[in-house]
Amino acid sequence: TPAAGRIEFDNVTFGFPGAETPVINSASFVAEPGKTTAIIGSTGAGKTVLLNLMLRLYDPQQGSVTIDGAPVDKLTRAQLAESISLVPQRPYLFGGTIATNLRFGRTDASDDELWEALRVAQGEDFVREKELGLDEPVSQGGTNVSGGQRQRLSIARALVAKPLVYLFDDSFSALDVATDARLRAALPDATEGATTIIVAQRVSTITEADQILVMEGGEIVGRGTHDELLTDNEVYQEIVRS
Ligand code: DCP
Ligand code: MG
Repeated sequence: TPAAGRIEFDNVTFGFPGAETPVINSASFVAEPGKTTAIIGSTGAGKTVLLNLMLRLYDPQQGSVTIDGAPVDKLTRAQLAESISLVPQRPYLFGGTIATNLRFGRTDASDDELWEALRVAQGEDFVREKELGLDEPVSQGGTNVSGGQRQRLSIARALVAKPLVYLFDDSFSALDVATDARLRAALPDATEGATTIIVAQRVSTITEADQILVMEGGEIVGRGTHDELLTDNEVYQEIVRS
């Protein structure tokens, strides 16, 4: 079968060297192509570490992470980067221009593709306002760009790369609710067919997800749709109330 971007965690346990308790404890789930998997849970629950395990920033002590059946530890980080685009919790911009930053994952992208990605990422307006548009200089670390703009450029960069798998680590919580809603309305078309994994803080960001994983203390303590979890998961109910 052709590469599709199906991610499977099978009984994955990971702890940082020297730490007594694991940060991820016996995690099993499947994230399917064409579907959105959301991850929610309190700070320190292990959401970022879970995403980083897919990119092999760390390797688990137990269990396996596979993409389309292939163990990720048989792939190099460069190979993984071709299949998976991560929008990190703290996005990073390189010294260059807006265009060079957006083309980081795919250097042959046309200007039209960059504008389309910016439109979806809700970054089109602020780039159009720049005197040089796509050629506007960006300083190393993106210090001449606001935090929200950096976030949107980082989302647009992932869209330009057209990966099999998108990982959004808390990419929408810094956006105001209306912008978050517009972005999520545009996202399904832009990411069609891909595996989308969204770490979120706001429940409103993920109510439409095909599958929601609830994390607490490194464990997946609930899974289901929004309606299912509202009915039967106390941790999720608590998150909704807070
Ligand atoms: N941790 C660690 N060393 C690191 C990164 C994390 O010891 N280099 C610990 C801190 C937490 C746990 O791992 O106890 C999980 O960290 P995560 O970053 O995965 O937590 P979240 O992403 O869920 O939290 P947040 O919502 O604050 O981003
Ligand atoms: Mg995190």
